Amino acid sequence: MALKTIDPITTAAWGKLQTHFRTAKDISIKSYFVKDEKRKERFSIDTDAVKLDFSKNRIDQKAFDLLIDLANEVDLKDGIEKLFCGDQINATEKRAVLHTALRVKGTTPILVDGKDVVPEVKASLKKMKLFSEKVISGAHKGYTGKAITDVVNIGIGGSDLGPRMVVDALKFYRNHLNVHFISNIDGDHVTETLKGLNPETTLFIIVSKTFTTQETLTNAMTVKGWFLNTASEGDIQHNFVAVSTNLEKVKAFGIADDNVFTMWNWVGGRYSLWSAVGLSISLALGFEKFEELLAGAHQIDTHFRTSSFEANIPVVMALLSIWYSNFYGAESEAVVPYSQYLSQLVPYLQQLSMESNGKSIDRSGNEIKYQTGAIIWGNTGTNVQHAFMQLVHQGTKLIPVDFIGFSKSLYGKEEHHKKLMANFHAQSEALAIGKTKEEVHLELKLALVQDEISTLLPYKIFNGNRPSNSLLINKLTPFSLGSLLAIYEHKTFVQGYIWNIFSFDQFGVELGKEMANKRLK
Ligand code: G6Q
Repeated sequence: MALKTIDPITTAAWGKLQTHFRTAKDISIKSYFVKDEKRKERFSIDTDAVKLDFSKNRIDQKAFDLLIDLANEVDLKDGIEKLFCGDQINATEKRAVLHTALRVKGTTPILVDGKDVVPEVKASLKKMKLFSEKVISGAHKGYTGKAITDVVNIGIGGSDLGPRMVVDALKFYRNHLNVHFISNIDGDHVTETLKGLNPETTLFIIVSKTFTTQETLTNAMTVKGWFLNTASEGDIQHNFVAVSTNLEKVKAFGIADDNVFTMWNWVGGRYSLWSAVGLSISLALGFEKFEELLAGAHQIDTHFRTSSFEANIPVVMALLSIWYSNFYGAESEAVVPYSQYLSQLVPYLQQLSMESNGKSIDRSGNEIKYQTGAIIWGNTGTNVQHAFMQLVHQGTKLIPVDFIGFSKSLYGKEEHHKKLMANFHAQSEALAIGKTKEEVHLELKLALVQDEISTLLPYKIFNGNRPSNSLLINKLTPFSLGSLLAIYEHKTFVQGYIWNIFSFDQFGVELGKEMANKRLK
């Protein structure tokens, strides 16, 4: 069944939120903490892998309760069940949306058009496992009988960003295989990547759900040409595999059926890293670690499906985002992970969130009169503190931030980690609390003469009251990363559901492609 089509701004909760916003909008986060010693505990949610502290937001209990009412009034519960049960909620493309089935435990059937998809998922995982083991152990040889040393993932968008980010984020856990990514239709980048590679010992994975994508096919043809400089057509079977739904086109490219890993049209590209699209992850880390990634995501699936909305991390994060977008008028959200391993997280989240929720027609086909799809941006801490955080602290725009931190480092460099985490905590505190005129005055009095004080004073004030979430994770592992990513996937779903849009199509990327093709004719 389709998702319900309730216009959120017609709900009673929306009206009450508007009224409440008018009286509460300028109340400071600082004063909330003064009034309520238990605020931090009250506004925190713990799952096994991730703890969300959302106490440093511009919300009081009433705003929070009304946001929960909004979720209830649009019947979010019904939407969540339809997501998990394989209903055709991607109505514009007539598809189910079942990335959650890719990481399901057990064999309870999940039906798409009356057919259980779980056995196919398990079979595909088994194929990935066997292939990964063979490549990692050296049993699978390149065309001249040498073991594989390098893997190149050729794909773009959803067939690139997720695997690229995970392979980079989890490089602490990787084996001897070097994994490279080619996505852009930029011949210079393709040439640079191939420069250091030996065709005999390189495995190419062509990842394209449709196998029609201009960038991927052009790059794949260039790579094939380079390969055939030294090898023959018959050698392709040793050094090329594909991940696709389009078997015919894969075959025409020269890849044998046995070397094709399946995808399904009920998995959207940007939600597909959990499928064979993640083959590069399973090769880089070993299949067991890939399974741990799936298990972490599955744990959040269960949390999301079964927890009450008040204690549900993706639901609460989505509601806060709606509060800032639709009531405060915030247009963007920053994501700042305090780990260099997560330097590719933001590009991945940008696609996940902006391609899903950058829509302006609602589920009834009407033009939308309220804000949807926040602009996602960010980079890693502490680097950003020496760059864009000035604007977040003292600029004219309200930018909610998600800070992501890890209690433990991976190599145990304690001195570094203590400093890294001190900055992680300090940033959210500084944004929330700020520094008053009186505090600045006192500080300057000790250091400067009177007339310098009055000149400098206004520039040194921090108004504070700038909201942020803190996501605290014990340690970066495949499991905890899987959990973190699933949180953002479900946050995106909840936002799109409440905004009454279709989050799983992406027609907005088509026009530019069409025009580029016309120019090439
Ligand atoms: C993601 C989008 C898009 C897609 C790419 C690649 O959700 O659908 O980013 O992943 O356009 O498509 P192919 O896998 O079909 O090459």
